[in-house]
Amino acid sequence: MSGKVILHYVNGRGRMESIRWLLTVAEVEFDEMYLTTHEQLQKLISDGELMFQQVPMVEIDGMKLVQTKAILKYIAEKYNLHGKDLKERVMIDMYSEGLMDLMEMIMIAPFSQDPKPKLDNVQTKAKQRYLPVFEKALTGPVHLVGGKISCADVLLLECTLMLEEKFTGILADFPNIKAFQGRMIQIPAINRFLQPGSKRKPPPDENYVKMVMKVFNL
Ligand code: GSH
Repeated sequence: MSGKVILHYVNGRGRMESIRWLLTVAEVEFDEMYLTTHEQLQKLISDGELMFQQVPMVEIDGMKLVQTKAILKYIAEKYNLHGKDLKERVMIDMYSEGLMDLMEMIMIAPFSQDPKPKLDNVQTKAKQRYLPVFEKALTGPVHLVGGKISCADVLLLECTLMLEEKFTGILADFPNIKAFQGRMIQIPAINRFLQPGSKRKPPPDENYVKMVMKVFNL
């Protein structure tokens, strides 16, 4: 790898958090450049660093990558977390896209004027639409696809931890997912990431919401 991986985003979860998770599981060291003002974002844009004038942006292997899903796929491919063939990859991508849809609903809720109905909807959809898929997939297998850890497993762990933060006990009816979580958090890199002081970001609070509004001029 040429040079250190550098993440450009705000100091919070948002769309970058899944990238932090995947790099962590791949055991790739990374540094972070936090945007704290709108001017810093403008500077990246005027310097031509952001293809679509948006972050996340990740400096890796001499490239400046944007688009969260493309970045995740690059890391997953590079570190052997994206299946062994086309059929495994499409399964990993389907699971991953579903999880990202669900996490995006959680991610945007704090920016709503009235988050409560949004979160109620997330909880219902999580229980009725998303979690049953993963509960079924994990009936027997230890991992979602191909008998080994993939990007989809990492996103599932991230997503279920996010859900539990918001909705205590939400996994009570999903024993296979709960057991999966228990196994995943034993992985040393994940275990370290879950300890205080790691690069994992805390759940968004009022200050985070204000900072995001300022940086992105919302
Ligand atoms: N499809 C892009 C991705 O998944 O990376 C969306 C990126 C995106 O919406 N980024 C936000 C942003 O840069 C911050 S989370 N907003 C500024 C803008 O769109 O002008």
